[in-house]
Amino acid sequence: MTQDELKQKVAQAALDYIKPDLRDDAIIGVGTGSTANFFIDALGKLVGQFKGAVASSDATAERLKGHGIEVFDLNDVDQLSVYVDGADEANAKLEVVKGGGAALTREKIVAAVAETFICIADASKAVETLGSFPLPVEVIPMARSYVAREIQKLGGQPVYREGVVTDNGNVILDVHGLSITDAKDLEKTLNNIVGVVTNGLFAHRPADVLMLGTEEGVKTLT
Ligand code: ABF
Repeated sequence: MTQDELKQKVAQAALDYIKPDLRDDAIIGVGTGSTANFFIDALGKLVGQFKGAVASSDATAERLKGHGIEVFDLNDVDQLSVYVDGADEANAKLEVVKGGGAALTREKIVAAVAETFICIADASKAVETLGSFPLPVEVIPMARSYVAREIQKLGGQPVYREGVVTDNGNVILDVHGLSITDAKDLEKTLNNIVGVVTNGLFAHRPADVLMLGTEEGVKTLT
């Protein structure tokens, strides 16, 4: 199976997982990236069976609307029962690294609100130790050099993602060279650097369900 076929399978599995909970008033949190896009395309076939979605990025909002799915502002939504999104890396504790698509801040906000975060990925994203994928950090533009220096003190090598501006008007530093053994601690430490908006570690609020597309079928971890 190609990587895209694995992503499509896992996206369909996530939809099957949440289908029993879809109701007329259900609003679903939807993530960003190629795996999330497969989920959106599958969700598009169920228009009319749920109320709408909250999007974690402008690109996702556009894709949802293209399927006729109503997109709600998170501030107008009291409750999100489920959020479905991809990841760049995931470990056995269901801690994940996100932000390769530069949407990490809105993704973290939607994850914080959702009762259940279902993370979907092809099996190549499963790792023993997080950190091989450079950790994205969203930064206020004027703080970029300062934050980079502070991250170097922590042992990481930050690389400015040139030409990328987030949906929030900020920039991204991708931190190389980390072997993340205590994800919760690093998530907090990075958040405490002045000028950091968000970092891509989802450890304090990990996934609740991790669905991995493998050659042998979809593996679900909780
Ligand atoms: C989002 O999309 C991100 O948090 C993550 O960076 C990326 C994963 O992309 P893909 O599904 O294309 O591998 O979920």
